[in-house]
Order: sequence, then structure tokens, then C-alpha cells
Amino acid sequence: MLQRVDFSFSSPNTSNSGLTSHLKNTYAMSPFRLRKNIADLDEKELNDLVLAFHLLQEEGPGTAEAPNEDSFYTIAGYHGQPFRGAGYGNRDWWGGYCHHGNVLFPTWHRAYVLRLEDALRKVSNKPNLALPYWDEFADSIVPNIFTQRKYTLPVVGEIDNPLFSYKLAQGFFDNLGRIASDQAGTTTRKVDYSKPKKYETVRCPYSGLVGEDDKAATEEYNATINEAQATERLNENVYYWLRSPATNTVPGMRQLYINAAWKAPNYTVFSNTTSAAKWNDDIFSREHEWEDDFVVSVERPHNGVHLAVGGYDMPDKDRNRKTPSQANGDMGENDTAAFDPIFFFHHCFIDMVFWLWQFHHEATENFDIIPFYPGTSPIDSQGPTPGMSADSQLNMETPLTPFRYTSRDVVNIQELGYEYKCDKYLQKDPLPPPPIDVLPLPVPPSMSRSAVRVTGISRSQRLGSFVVAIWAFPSDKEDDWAHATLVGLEPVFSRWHVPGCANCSNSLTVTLHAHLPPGSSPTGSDKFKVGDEKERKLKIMVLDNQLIKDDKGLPRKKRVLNPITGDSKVDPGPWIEVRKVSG
Ligand SMILES: [Cu+2]
Repeated sequence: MLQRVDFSFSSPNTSNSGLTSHLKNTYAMSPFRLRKNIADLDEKELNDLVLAFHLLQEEGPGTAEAPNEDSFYTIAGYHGQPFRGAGYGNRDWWGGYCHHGNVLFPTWHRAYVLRLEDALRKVSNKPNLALPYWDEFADSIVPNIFTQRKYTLPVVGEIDNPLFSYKLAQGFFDNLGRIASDQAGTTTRKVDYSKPKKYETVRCPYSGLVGEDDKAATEEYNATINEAQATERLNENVYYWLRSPATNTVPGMRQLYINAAWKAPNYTVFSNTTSAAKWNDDIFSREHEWEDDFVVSVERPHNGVHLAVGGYDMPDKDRNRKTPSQANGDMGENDTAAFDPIFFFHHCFIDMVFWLWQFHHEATENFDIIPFYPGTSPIDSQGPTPGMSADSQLNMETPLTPFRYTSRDVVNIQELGYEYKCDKYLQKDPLPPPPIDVLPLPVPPSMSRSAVRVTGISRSQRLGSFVVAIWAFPSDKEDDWAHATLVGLEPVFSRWHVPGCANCSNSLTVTLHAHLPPGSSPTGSDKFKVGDEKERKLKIMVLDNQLIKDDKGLPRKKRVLNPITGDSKVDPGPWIEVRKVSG
């Protein structure tokens, strides 16, 4: 069991940890930092934080040969763009250092957030400074501090709020830009995710597509947004994603974080969507285990919040909500997410959820990765990062490049010099729903007599991130949306250029599982393809960026909620499988 740390000491004991040679990235081990909910910072703490972010963003990026490693540009750039290594020119690889869809997702991001915190402490000369987290359990909207344009610091005066946005100190070029055709196949257009120097990061409802072919349309679209209402729209979207409207039977991301932190049975399935999908495939095929419910990895709700801030609608029944579908904020794509300062507060929360999982599973000193399980190969989802070979096995000893740590080194956060102030989340029972809300809770497996598995939805032909939704219709009446229920939801946090070749070994399909509420499934266990008449009772929709023509006949990228086509060139499947338990 975890020993509570006495915060009065100045330096944790690392003498027996063997960590010394790996700590070169750390500004200083002491003093110990206590990471709090950003809403609980006092005025001085908030001023110190804002000043440190301001200073870090003001730092020049250095040169390609000698980057300034304590600049916001360099650190934010470790995650995705600007690409380097094999991923610069080849979509089979990943040009950023971050890990998604594999077992290194929580540990790599732990080292990443620590690197940012170290740099903040160093540039501000405040060794006590701790990065706070955006408490997504408690706050269902974006805290004010992230949405105000200006901030007034003592002595310095009014500055652009460095937590609101970041202006790129240097641009980056999308070397993987490609030609894609619109849905009718008649118009071709370059898909280009370049961003110039001084580009300012944006969130829902704004679009940040500023490549050559998109610039004009984006400016025109952004000009239609009423700035005074922009924050309201962002918050509305985030609220729906985190809480899920009561008309759905799918839980919101908040509930999924709870499932992950309290219930994921081992680190491997807790850590990422690829491993969790395999675990759930096994549960799905062994119906007597349905009492255990499907597992949730921490990566899944993490993806949902990225998409919420980036501007992807929660595809609920209330289709009259005004969140514009052309929103393309930086948080919504892997390529640029880390340039939005809110990324680090979101990931500080993810790291806290990781720590909670460790605490609830007696894994604060040690845990392991199941060898050779899906999610342990760099080609399982995103492609190998720079310098990594495609056939390497990801394990506790894999370097978390570019940081001088392995996953083993970052197991115990107290040895890394910090802790979370999160006492109320250390209780043994899973966090209850917030009392003021009527929350749709997941269908209890004991009540569900059927479940659905959807597989074969490809990432390769889709531009950027997307959302997969499963709708259940009570009758055979087609398009009876008034009575449809959203029963499954998968936020897929992706990038603009995913390997598209048939020969690529990367596994690029999405699989999702959901329990079905009573009376919402086709009769009996069955497996069928999209387009089959049985699909009428279960419709699979994909919300993604597509090339379409606008009213002037000009091709544009637009967020579209579409049924998947069943086109094997796009989706190798997709298969819908229903299993029913008798009795
Ligand atoms: Cu992330």
C-alpha cells in the first residue's frame, strides 16, 4: 500500500532507486511539488504559473541543430509536429515522439508532463512550482483561466494569457500533404496540415486549418463566429462529452475515467485502447463473463476530451445544438495538440488518473506489461517513433525517447519529486456521479442481455480524428431518429496523414464494444455487414472531416456525420456482431 508522503522534507530519498543516471532531464529533484486542481490555486500560485508559461513561450526555439530545450515550442514539438526521423517523409512511421494506442501511452506522457514542469520551474526560477491539473471529474466545463484572452500580472501588467493560446515561434511544413478526392470523386484537393510562424492555436468552435488550400475558407468561416459566444460553445461541447446527455445510454468521459481508474484489471488494459479492445474481444466471446463489463482504458476518455476541445460534436440526439461542425481546433489532432497550452493541464489530469489507478491497484511501486499482448508493438496503432525499429517490443525497459527515462523509471511519482493533491479520489469506492446531474449510467451488464461488437472501421482513408457512434432503433422504421438511442461511442484521436497503403503492417482499424439496452438489438446472435437489412436496428455512423462542395461549389473540408459505406476500399469490413445471452 502507498505510504503517504510527508511534504515537509526537502528531497525524497532516491538513494536506492537506481534512478540517478536517468534524471538528467529533471531540473532539480527538490523541493517536492504538490500538483493541485488549478481551481484551488491561490492568487500568488496562479500568478507564478501564468508568469512561468509566459516566460517559456517567450523563449526562442533555438536552431534545428541546437534547439532550446527550455522553450515551449521545442517541448510542445516533441509530441507531433514538426516531424522528424522516418516519419517526416513516410506515413508508416510517426514523426512525433508521443505514444498512442500502445502500452507506453501513460508513461510517455508522464515523462512529458514532467519535462514541461521542469522547464516552467527553470525559466521562472521557481523550483517550487508545480503544474496543476484541470480536474475533469469536478469541472465539466473548461475553467475560466483557459478562456480569458488577457491576464494581469503584478509588476508586469496586462499580457496575452499564455494559457489561452500559443503563437508558434516557428512554423512547420506538412511534408506528408497528399491529394484526396471529394466524396463524388470529382474534385481533388490537397490535404495539407502546415502551419506558419505566428499561427495562434485555436479551440472549438474555431478552425485551425491554414494550409494553402484551406486558408481562405478557414478565415471566412472563423469570421462568422461571434467571439463573445465562442467560450460558451466550447463549454457546451465539453460538457456534453464529459457528462453525456440524458437521452443517451452511453456514459460520458467522466464516467469512463472512473471505470478506468477504479476498475481496469491490469496496467496493460488500463494503458491504451489497442490492448483494451483485445481484452474486450475476449470478454465478448465468453458471454458468462459479462458480469465483469467491458474494460475502459484511460486513453479512451482522454481521446474524447481532445476531440471535445478540438471541436468534434458529441453525436447525441439533440442535433439542434449550434456547435459548428467545421471546427478544427489544435487539440483535436495528434499533430498539433501539444501546442495548445491546455494540453498539459489535461495530461496532468490523465497522469493523476494513472496515479489513482496505481493507488487503487497497489501498483505505486511496481507494475508490468503483459508481454506480446496487442498494444506492445509500435506498429499496433500509430507507427514507430523516430529512432525506433518497427519490430521492437514495447516493455517496461523501452526508452521513452526523447526523455531519459524508461517506463520502469517513472512508476513511482514520489521518486520523481511530485505528488497529487487528490485526497477525495483516493477513496476505495468509485467516485459517485455529481449529485446535481441526472447522468445516464452505462447499462449494467447484469441487465444487458446482448452486446454489440463493431470492427473494421479504418483510420487510413479518413482525414484526422473522428468519432464512431452506434445508434439503436426501436423499430424497423428507417430513420426513426426521434426514437433512436445512442448506445456506443468511440472517439478516435488520430492525425491528418495515416498510412493508407494496403501493404502497411500497421493495424489501423477501430473496434468498439457496447452493451445494448433491453429491446434494442436484432434478434439472436448474429454477424452481418454494413448494408445488411439487420443494420436498420443498429446504425453505425462516423463523424469525420470530409471533402465536400459548399454552396458555391467549392471543395471544402467539412465535419460530416455519415453512415459508413461498407466500401471495402475504405473500411475492411466493417462487421457488426451481436451476441445475446439467453435467460
Ligand atoms: Cu493527449
